Amino acid sequence: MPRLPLYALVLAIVSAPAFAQVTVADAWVRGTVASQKVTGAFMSLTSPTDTALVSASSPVAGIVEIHEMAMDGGVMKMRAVAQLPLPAGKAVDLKPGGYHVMLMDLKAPLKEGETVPITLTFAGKDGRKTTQDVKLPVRALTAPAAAPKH
Ligand SMILES: [Cu+2]
Repeated sequence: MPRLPLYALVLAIVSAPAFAQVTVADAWVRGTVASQKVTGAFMSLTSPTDTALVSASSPVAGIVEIHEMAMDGGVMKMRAVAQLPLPAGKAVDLKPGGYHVMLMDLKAPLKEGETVPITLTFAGKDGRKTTQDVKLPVRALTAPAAAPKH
């Protein structure tokens, strides 16, 4: 690890340093109805270096986990994963039916037009953690699972 001046190190802890910034694209949260306590957040993550998404948090949810959907005995199930690896330069999609950030114990319904702040925590190969704040628009419950790609 290169030696950094102290001020740079402090900056790195407070806000993710520009050189390690993960690109977050196509981020959105699925809207909910009144009685619904869980929903998913989706996005495409591209890291310039080998890193991993290790946790997330949001003021709108009591519990936030990183989930994956996987076949288990012929049934599609989702489960929490300890981390989602982000290989350098490769876009990793969190999308319906795959990886997603699970927002649980929602404090209020999420309506289309609202914005949900989420703090993502990444861990590099050296174990050093950085956080990144993202704001995700809420899309209606009926919104198509994924926007068509050109
Ligand atoms: Cu889930």
